[in-house]
Amino acid sequence: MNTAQFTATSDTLLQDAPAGVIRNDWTIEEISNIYFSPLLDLIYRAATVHRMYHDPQEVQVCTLLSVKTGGCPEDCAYCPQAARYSTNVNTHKLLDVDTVLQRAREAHANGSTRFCMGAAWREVRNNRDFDKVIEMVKGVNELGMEVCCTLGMLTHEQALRLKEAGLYAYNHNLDTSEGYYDKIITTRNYNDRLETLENVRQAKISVCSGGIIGLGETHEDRIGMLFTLSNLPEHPESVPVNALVAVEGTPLENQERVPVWDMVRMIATARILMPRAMVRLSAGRVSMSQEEQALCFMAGANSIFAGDKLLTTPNPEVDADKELFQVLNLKPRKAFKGNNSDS
Ligand code: SAM
Ligand code: DTB
Ligand code: SF4
Repeated sequence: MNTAQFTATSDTLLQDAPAGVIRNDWTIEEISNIYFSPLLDLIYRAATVHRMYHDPQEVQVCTLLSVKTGGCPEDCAYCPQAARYSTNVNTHKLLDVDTVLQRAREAHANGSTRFCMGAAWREVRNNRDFDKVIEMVKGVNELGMEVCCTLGMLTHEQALRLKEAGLYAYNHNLDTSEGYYDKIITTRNYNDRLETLENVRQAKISVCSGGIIGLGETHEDRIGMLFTLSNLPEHPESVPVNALVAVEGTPLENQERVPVWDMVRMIATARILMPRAMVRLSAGRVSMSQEEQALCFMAGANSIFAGDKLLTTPNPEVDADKELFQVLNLKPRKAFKGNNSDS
């Protein structure tokens, strides 16, 4: 991966370049020109692309549930669920199918159309726990929700089994650039991540892949991650942009909160590079004001996680989000409206 030095071109306006073209051959230089363009020009351009492919009033509301929490063998430096760090997470083994389906029903009743189940696993194993997850996927699908999982690495066969059970999307983040990856995670490599994404794609499951900012990476690393995502043979259907939630006990506990401007630049650049994708304003909303979140929506974000908890960390209260939607005249997007050919 080329994460060579480059100069900020913040005096270059984007107006003249064609907008909204679906491309898989972006160069680092093009991406950095977009990322570093004058902020208001960048937002304007992203908002224009957003309107070419999406209804700007519509925001997808997703719910997350940690179905297996903590005790993970991996060493992701940001993650409170890694067994090797001493954090305050309440660990539990895989939840019962009925408990999960009850939570999915509640989320549905609250207007959520996508239900995402997360497990603190390095990879899926072909055991009883996987059989239980398959039952969860079937059950949530039958509720009429888009069902999503994030379970770590997957083989081709496991992806096919999930697809058969009705899995709609699979989340597997690249998290950062290839160059910065081993500063954050040493127990697996970038290629492992890309292979799982390929297995998901081949099984015709919708791909959800993005990353985190605020890990101590440079702007070049962020651009490098967007370079990899936007040059995949097909763009992910969803791109989550997370701001690090610095959790006590993790190696990144003292990282400073990322400036909102960085979130806006990241979201806007992702929107311009991958016009059809749902760009998800993911972790970090709990410390953002309504105005800051509005800027992110303006810059092309059109999906959020709702519910007062992400996997283990806090998220805005349901009532606060209801108010946000009212103030900004946003409406929740219906399920199965995507461009996934199987939807
Ligand atoms: N174990 C699986 C994996 O790593 O793919 C699935 C669960 S993992 C918790 C899902 C994603 O959550 C990670 O890839 C990372 O992007 C995000 N995440 C975890 N901890 C975070 C934190 N403290 N702040 C922001 N995002 C975080
Ligand atoms: C994603 O990109 N963000 C979500 C979801 N995909 C699985 C997870 C955020 C987790 C934040 C830390 C926590 O709550 O444990
Ligand atoms: Fe485990 Fe996923 Fe957390 Fe990494 S991000 S420690 S793989 S749960």
